[in-house]
Amino acid sequence: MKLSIVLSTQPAQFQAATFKDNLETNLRRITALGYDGVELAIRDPKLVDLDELDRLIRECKLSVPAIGTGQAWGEEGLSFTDPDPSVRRAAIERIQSHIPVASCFGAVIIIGLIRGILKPSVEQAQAMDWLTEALRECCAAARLHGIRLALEPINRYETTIINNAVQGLELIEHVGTDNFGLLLDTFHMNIEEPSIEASIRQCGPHIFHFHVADSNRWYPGAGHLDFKSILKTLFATGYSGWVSGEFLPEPDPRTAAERNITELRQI
Ligand code: LER
Ligand code: MN
Repeated sequence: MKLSIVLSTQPAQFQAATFKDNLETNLRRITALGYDGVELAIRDPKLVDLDELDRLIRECKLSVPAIGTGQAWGEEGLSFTDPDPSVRRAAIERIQSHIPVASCFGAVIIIGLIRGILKPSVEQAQAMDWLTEALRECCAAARLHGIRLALEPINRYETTIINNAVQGLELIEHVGTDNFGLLLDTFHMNIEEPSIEASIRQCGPHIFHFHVADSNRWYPGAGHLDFKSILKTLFATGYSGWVSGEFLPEPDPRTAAERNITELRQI
């Protein structure tokens, strides 16, 4: 099992990035804890010196399985479904600007909250059309570099657009390109899916990336999810990707990251 953990390359409001900022120190910590990779949450690739980042990642002998992009929404309000066309355009361009970073590391680009939240003046059907068009455009650009995009179903308390696996699979049908798939997150699944295992089986080969956090969004083992059963089901689908820790830095980042790896390695 290839294990990674989320690190935000800059300070961020998002609470479940276990590590934030202090790039070099945190990358060294992640390696020392025994992780094989780091999932980088990058608000804007312009803020990152890619050569320096690549050098550090190599020095730390880490892989980068995925790039998180949600802070462009969280900190700047960029969204694929905003009624303002200039905001939608900026969101599409922002995702496309992640392609060189993703290419450097062979990473999946995550589509999280940059899909947006339905604004009062926008009909759901209109939002889905904008979302589909934006994803087709981004996937076409990513395909030229062999890069895949993974949309994450996110629970109803965080967004009104794509909350569960069935909606994610419908969107895959509409977008209609094989470099578009899903990122499943056990925290969101615990809220939205009737059965986490059944939904994993249903998504099968469309699962491009996987986030783990327990029912309380602490590290696996701190809540009531059955990770033995969940991971057994995930790998039984033929999944050969990463299991990426995205949980609250509680009781502190180091302890959370350590307990996650201990729990998952024993499985
Ligand atoms: C991001 O991966 C995530 O899980 C969301 O909760 C972001 O708000
Ligand atoms: Mn997640």
